Amino acid sequence: MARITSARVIVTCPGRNFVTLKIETDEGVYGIGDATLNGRELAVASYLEDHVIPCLIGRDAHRIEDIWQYLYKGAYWRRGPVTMSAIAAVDMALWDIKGKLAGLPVYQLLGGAAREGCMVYGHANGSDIAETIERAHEYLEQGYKAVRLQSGVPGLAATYGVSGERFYYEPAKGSLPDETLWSTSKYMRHVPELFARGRDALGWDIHLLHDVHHRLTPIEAGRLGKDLEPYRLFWLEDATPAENQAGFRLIRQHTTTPLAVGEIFSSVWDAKQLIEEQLIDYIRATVVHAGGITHLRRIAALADLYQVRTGCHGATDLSPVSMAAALNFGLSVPNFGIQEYMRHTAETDEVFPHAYSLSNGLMHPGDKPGLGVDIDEALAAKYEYKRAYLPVNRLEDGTMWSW
Ligand code: CS2
Ligand code: MG
Repeated sequence: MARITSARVIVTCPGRNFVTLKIETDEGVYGIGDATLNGRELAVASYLEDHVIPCLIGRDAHRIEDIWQYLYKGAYWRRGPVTMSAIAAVDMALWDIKGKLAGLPVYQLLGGAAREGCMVYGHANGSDIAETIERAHEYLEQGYKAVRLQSGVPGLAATYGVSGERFYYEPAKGSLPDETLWSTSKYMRHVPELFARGRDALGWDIHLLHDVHHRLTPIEAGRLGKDLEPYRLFWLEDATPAENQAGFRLIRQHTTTPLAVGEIFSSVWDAKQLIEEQLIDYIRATVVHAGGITHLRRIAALADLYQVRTGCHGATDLSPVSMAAALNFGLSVPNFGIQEYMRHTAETDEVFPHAYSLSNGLMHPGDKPGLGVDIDEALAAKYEYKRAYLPVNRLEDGTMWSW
């Protein structure tokens, strides 16, 4: 028995906000979990502090599944990003504790390594195609095997995924949401040229990915997928909003470009039809927003039945705690596809010392017991929370659209 004696939420902002749960036990061992929900961080912090932590004290930290079911079924109000991010943080922390007490890295508890390392993709972005391709070359030089291309769209002042910084991308800024304008027609004309020139410049030995970021209708997504077929993308991500899972049938009818979706999913129910009808090729659900390692394993197991592979979200707003948990999961899961790695800034990495490493385009969680990550609370305390919102997006006529 490893009795939970206390738990606390640590909110820190080393360049961007992160929410971390720390659970302590009477074995003198603690575990940590990521609870960061970009733009809604304090909602999860409160859910944990006001509603979850009181129910954890005195429980056996070893009983990961029972605690997961208790927090999921016991809330009555099931699912959703706030609830499932809070449950995820508890879950990650409990796996961390179990690994530390067993003296093993968590991937060993999940069945051991199923591969040498997790292939990751980086984010090449630029104000135009030439700059994007220049950034992509830098990833190739660092040994990446996969890179996402996102570039500015002629005629649009801003668009998703273009940060202006070389390796970092942080969309959550300002104390109120920035407003951006969108034009599907300008975008649809531009993207095929991005990949035609991308393939010319980068060749065929690198996987190329693209994130549409929920902005097309299904038929538009089918058109874009078809236009991109000559460039053999590894995946086209979030081609259309996925609340209507059946909408992906229309995309599938028009294109063989592989589809990825799910970074905003919070449970297997969000993906069940997409997976069972093989409407997607990669599931992007993540350890922090989809209920932790325990639930992500269930999603991956369902996906495996239908030859759908994992492609977990890994943007900078998922803390190094999530990255460590995702790599332990990714190293052991049979149907691993790829792991997003947007890398964190040096100040973030200092707050969250970790064992994971990148070499030649593959990442490994390291072999420290537990998740292989920690939080420097004294340093974390120096970075005050600063409210920040993700942007909102409108069509050029002012209609609200997906960002
Ligand atoms: C993006 C994210 O990484 C991705 O695929 O969709 O950058 C996303 O915009 C952010 O994580 C939102 O917080
Ligand atoms: Mg995305």
